[in-house]
Amino acid sequence: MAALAQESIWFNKSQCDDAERMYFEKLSGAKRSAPVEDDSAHSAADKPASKPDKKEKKKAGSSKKETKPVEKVWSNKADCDDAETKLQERLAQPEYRNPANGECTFIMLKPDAVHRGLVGTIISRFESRGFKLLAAKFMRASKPLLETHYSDLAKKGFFPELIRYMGSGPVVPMVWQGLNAVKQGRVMLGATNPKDSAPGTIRGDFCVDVGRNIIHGSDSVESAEKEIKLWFTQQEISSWRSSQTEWVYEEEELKGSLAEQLHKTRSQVGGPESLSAQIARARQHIKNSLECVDGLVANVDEDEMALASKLSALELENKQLKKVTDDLKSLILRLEGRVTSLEGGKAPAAKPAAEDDDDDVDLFGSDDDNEEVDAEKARITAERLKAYAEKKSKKPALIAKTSVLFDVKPWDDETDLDKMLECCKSIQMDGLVWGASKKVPIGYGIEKLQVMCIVEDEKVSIEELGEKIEEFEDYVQSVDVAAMNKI
Ligand code: D4T
Repeated sequence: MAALAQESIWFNKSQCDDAERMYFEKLSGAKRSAPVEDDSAHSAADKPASKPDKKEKKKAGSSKKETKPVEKVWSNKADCDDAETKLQERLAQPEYRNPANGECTFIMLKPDAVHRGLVGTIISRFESRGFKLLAAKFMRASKPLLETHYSDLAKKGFFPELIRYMGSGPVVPMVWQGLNAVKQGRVMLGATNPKDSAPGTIRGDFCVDVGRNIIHGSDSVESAEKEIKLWFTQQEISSWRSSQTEWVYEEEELKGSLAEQLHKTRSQVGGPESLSAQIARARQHIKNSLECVDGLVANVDEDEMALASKLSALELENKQLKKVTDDLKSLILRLEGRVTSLEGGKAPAAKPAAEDDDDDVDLFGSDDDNEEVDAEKARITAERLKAYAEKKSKKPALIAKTSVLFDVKPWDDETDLDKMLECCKSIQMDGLVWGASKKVPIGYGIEKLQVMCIVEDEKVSIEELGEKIEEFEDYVQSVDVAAMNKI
């Protein structure tokens, strides 16, 4: 009997070794040793002691068979141990794990499950399925805790009875971990109403009434996270590695793990598509900004040229006026001298001979004809002087002014720029004249407003004007002076 048992173990072990060899090769990269003729590497301990190996018997009886290579499972135990060590080392590397295997769900056995002695049976179902228990406790849930847990059902008619029933006895909240634990957990539970639950599900097998449906399970990964945090502290949750892991999961995939990391990285940068979309948007933004700057430069150039020509015209006018004034001044001086000499019969003492431009003209002649001519000349000059003074008094005094170009930025693309312009122009001040305006795109479909105005330096402060515009907070996000020219 013992011999028979041993024989059956031997054949099973051979199959098992074969499977194990393939499995270890796949995971650890361990290489099978080259086929050898000598089969003695099989440990004696691996062979049945009471029954000789049939193959060996045949081998001993036939020299032909001796040359046939015998494929070995492991050349020796050291190789096997080595492969096992390599496998464990690789499994210990965190990136070798499949993150999907780490999903957690919140499962709670309701008071009816406890009363009906189903706690062990239900836990056993999760264990048998291959899920790993990270946390569990046996407790009486408080009303506030239950109300928080079922807060999304607060408006349901059955809510008060649900809270009463859930608090009527002990519950067993738990955290289970494994591949798709949330979804699989719900599948194992069955439909909320046991009459719709399929046989084989926990509800389908152990209950009949929706108000006594014995078990709760998170309905999404997000709910699971929330519920785990509500029912457990971090310290109450144990992290451990089950010795069954390799037997529950085909392998803890390196590829899957890398793909997951790549996916995470992509989602962090917004994915490859949104990354290129971001680049395109950035390019468009830069293009818009450059166009805007070009526009400003063109504006500034035009303004500057107009200003320069205006300045040179003013300069010329100023020179001409100065000449006229100088001429008049010297004429007045001469006339003054003449009047004085006529009144007192003396030539003006202050006038140096060298300064007299009319030395060779006999202004003081006693001739009557000359006197008449002089009087006529004086009258004409006085008339001209009067006319010039009148003309000059009509000319406005030169006032220092500045032309300002404001950049008025809105909050977003929905801001009404026309209204914003209306607000700006509603600011009326002595010495302020509003000018042209235009909308300039600044990117992402947003436009800013550029508005010109001319201010008298003495009367209007540009800074204060900017602040006044910024007071229209409903429309204006910020105001900048884009260009400023003295007129
Ligand atoms: P729980 O949350 O307990 O796992 O149940 P479900 O997620 O499957 O379903 P649910 O939230 O809609 O219901 C919560 C809880 O209320 C009980 N209930 C439900 C009830 O007593 N009467 C009802 O009509 C419904 C729909 C059962 C479960």
